[in-house]
Amino acid sequence: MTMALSPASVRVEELKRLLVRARALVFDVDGTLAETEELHRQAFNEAFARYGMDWHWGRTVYKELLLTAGGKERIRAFDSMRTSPQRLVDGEIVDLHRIKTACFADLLASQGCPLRPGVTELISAAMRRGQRLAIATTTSRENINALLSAALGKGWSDLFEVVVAGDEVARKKPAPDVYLAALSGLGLSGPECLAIEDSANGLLAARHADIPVLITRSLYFRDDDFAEALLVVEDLTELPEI
Ligand code: XBP
Ligand code: MG
Repeated sequence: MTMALSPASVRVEELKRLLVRARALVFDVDGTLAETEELHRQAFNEAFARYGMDWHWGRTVYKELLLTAGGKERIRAFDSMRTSPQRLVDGEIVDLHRIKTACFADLLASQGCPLRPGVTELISAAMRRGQRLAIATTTSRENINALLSAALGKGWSDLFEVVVAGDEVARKKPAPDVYLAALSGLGLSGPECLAIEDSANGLLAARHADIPVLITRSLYFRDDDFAEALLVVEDLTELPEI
């Protein structure tokens, strides 16, 4: 008599199947491909200083603010929480975020930000299996290019057939927009793919696009609720044997 597989075992078997047979792997960027959020936080603080503001985001505040996807939206969310009646206007938020993006590129150039363990191995294995690769992220195309040019070389975009950045869709994660755009670009359905994510917002976004999700825990989101994921690993070196 075969034992009924527990939901967890079923999920691991489904993940192992998708690691080999998914038509495409769709990667999140921040926290998944690389631990970038500390550099983002430093870039925000550098931009505040350059803009002549006395704002400073420590790790605790930044962890709270990360519930808001998108740098411009995060600035607006923090501004709205302040007691001062003075609010930034949209043009100021755009300017401030543009400075932040430049600071992020400078920090990447000076400090570097390696890909997380197991990322290049998974990408190489997927390519050997003929699986297609895509990116679905909240961050900007500029940040993706700065990070992946340094980590994978100038030809990084040859590896990813479809790249969808946060400002290219109407709604950021946890809305499914970036994942729906990636599926449309790939011409695939959600269940044919596997998403790799690090946050609850990212998990919700991919699940709302009917894409199964592998979670790799990251610095700021490690205690998020990942109940809807197929599997949660510390990093991509911990994938089950397939
Ligand atoms: C993470 C985000 C981004 C970054 C900051 O994106 O929410 O907002 O924190 O980058 P993901 P920007 O995990 O979906 O890759 O300032 O360019 O938004
Ligand atoms: Mg992320």
